[in-house]
Amino acid sequence: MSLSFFSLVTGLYVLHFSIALILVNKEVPQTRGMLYPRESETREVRSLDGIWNFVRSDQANPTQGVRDEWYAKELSKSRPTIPMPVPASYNDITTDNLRDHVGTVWYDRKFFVPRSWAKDQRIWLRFGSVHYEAYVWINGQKVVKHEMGHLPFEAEVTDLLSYGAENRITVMCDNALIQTTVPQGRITEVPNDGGMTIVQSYTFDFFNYAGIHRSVHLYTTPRTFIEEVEVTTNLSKDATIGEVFYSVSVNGSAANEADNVLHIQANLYDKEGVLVANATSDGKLGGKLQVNQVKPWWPYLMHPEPGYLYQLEIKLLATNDELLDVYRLKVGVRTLSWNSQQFLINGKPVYFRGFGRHEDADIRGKGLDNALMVRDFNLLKWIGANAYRTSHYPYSEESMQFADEHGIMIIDECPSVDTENYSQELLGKHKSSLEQLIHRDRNHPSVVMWSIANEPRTGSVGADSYFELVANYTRSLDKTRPITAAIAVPNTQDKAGRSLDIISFNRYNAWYSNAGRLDMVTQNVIDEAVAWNKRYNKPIIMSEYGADTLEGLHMQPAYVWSEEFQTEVFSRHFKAFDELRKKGWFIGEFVWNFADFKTAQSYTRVGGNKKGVFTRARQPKAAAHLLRKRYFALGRDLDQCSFPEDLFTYIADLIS
Ligand code: BDP
Repeated sequence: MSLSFFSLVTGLYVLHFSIALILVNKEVPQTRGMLYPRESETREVRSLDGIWNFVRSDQANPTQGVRDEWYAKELSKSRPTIPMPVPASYNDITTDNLRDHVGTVWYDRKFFVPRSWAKDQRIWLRFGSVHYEAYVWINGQKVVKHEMGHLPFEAEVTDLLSYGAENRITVMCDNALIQTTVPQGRITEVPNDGGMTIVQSYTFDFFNYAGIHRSVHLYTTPRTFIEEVEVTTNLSKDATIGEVFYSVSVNGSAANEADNVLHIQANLYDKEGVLVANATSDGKLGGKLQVNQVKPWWPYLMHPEPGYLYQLEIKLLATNDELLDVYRLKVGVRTLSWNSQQFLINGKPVYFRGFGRHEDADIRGKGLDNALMVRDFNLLKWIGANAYRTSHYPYSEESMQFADEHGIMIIDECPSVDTENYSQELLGKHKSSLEQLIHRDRNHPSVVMWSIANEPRTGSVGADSYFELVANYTRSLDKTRPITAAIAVPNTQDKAGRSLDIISFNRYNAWYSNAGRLDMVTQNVIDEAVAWNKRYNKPIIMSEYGADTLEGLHMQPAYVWSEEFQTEVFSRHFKAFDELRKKGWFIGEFVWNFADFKTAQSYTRVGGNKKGVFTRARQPKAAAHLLRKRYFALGRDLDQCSFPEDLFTYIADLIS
């Protein structure tokens, strides 16, 4: 085994305290491929989801499985295994304290590869995400190592598989967070009743769920195949003609043969399956499709037909027009633009009304759950939201596709949260997290902004150049979307805002400051937003506000933690937002949080963070009904949407 394959676990979890004053802009590795696995006439996809076997390492001995080569045979030959669902976080599945395990755990399962797959093609193994670091073997042979949760990774396994036979996949997952992981944490050794123990701590306010969080797939491609597709779109001034620019990269031997000039046949179909544009590329494998009478992609409630998607069919052809590969993806045609006052979609100013969220649920933790995802989108639409921020890490690819379909705008956040102790190593990983995120999500019309951090310590030494480098790097990867960060330091101390396009700020008036004082919300919100705008002359969003609320707790007059209090806190913010909207540069309001979610144990959290407008079981608290009225009222005021019939409950016939 090469040393680099085991960089983190071979030693102790080293504590880094470096505060670098000079940060250098070094290259970071670039992601290749990883198109979402889709079947086509040239590709097959097989899921490896299901019940896997699971072993936790001894906390004091996280590298034992590597030294003893547990991957060389079935895990059950080395240790007793327990069943573990994939995808899911492992933490809340058992009845013992697996929840708080720190360090490595192991998974394995067997699977069959059909004999038919042995023919002239390539096989890929793809993980939607494993948190935090993953090491993967097939039949005892190392395949891939990946650091960073919430992001996909893949590797070719063609030569490692047995065809027409049983195979074994083994995964080691390490949840340890240190000062140079993204996000950061600390590992300490502390005394307990049994001697000494390892403790994981972190400053961010959500539980560090771990495991194989999203689906595991095997998929096939032809030998020469479509590896990358990048799409950008444009609209004519009157929004009647759309342009879809596509650029394709090919991987495979035929791509390198001078006499075999590959080309692309690109076909664009509307929702009814009617071909609306087609084009044949030159040898550069890129081109443009023009769509007359285009139906642009609009956000929910901004247009009667939101989330309109075309299907782009990419066919890779050899010189003799032999079909080599086919890949299809959905495309929304829209433009984004921004200036010092506004953010516009298809030339129309946008006012964001939405949420900060979490991927979080009882039992499955951060594991992909289609039922939960569909319920959440139903609630988003019920409440009239048009946007959310993927606080505080990338969400599932399936949810991004869903947002495209439903016209929900996404502020797409990388996993950097509470960023501090700026170092060269951290900078490299932070940039890599954005590179992986942009590579994954760049073709989604729903993604309208990149968030490069949540509540970074932007007042501290080094923050200035660190965030300049991160923002410039992000811009170098995608110039079509603006960059923000959700900032919580006072604007007078902040050193990152100058590198952003849009300023987002988080503040908890009447909660963390002046707890209980409903008379100290409205003016403070107005003053702070004005100060941010004055300092940077950029559009401003309030990206978090809210109050912990225990469902069923009622107190009149309003008292902290009661449903009445959350309702009042929201209402005082609404007043501020309406004042701010008149100023022209205030472009959005995001409640914290969509739903209650689990956190690390602390005396400030009763079963987790309760700032949800919905409970963890996705039922509305009283404030949800108020918020719904506001979001629809904004929709009608700004974009002439109609009200749902049940928005107001009948009280009395006041006219007669
Ligand atoms: C903000 C954080 C968010 C927390 C929230 C809170 O951005 O992650 O959950 O505070 O304390 O500072 O509820």
